[in-house]
Amino acid sequence: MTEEERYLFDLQGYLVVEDALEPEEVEELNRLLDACDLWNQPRGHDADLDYWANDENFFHVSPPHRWGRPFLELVGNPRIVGHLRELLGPGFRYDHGHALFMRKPSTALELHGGATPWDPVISYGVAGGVIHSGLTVVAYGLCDVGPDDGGFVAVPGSHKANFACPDGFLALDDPGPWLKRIPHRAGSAVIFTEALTHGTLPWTADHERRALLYRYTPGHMAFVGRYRQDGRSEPDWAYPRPADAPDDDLNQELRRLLEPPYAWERPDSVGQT
Ligand SMILES: O=C(O)CCC(=O)C(=O)O
Repeated sequence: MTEEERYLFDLQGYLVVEDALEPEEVEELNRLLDACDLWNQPRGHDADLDYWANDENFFHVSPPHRWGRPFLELVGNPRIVGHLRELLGPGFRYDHGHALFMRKPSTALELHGGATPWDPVISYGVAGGVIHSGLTVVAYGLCDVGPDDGGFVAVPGSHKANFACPDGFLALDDPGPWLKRIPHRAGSAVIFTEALTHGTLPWTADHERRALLYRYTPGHMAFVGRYRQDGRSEPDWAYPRPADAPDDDLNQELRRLLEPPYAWERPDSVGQT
């Protein structure tokens, strides 16, 4: 990260990285998503996609690593991994991801996240000049987002808030000046710590909103429940593992990013062969 990016991420809790994807990459990812026809796939227990719908015009669906090689390789996007290394530490790992789709008129997704109350997974701190971000999101915009289109919104600086976000703000019924809309061009990545209070405004543009949200943790930490043993474990396909990346030299870095969480003698995820 540049000095300017580090300053802005620490100050705001998010950063916009323009051109994180080339226009051809945006085009290809959109073409593959069109082919998946995700608005019309079966939903329910037997389906091999996991849907979460806010309303009929706004849903999340996972897991993107199964939708073709470009989605898998995006986990190790060379334009982004340097940022993640600095924010999460050298052993950072990919935890899970999903695609987000919205059409107008949609509802809002209420504000969530925030530094207070303290949550060790959804956390942000700086010690000795080193950033320690917990669960951190890279949200790739696959369409342009204008200033009045709706979509992602955040309370800048709330990743260091000492008081909980007031209940009256959460529902986004009356979006006040404390909220920051983040217009960006297709191909931009909005990197944010989940400790930032954030949510989604209703989508109002004529075109569909599409974003890919890839979530990372420090190497010792998992957010999703794939390691649980209480009978609620996710199906095998739900979360990626090193074996999902072809076992050749080119993919050693990707395989390290797909490692499960552990700490002892964990190798650096990027920057080595
Ligand atoms: O990009 C957005 O609209 C925010 C989505 C979000 O907060 C989430 O998926 O938890």
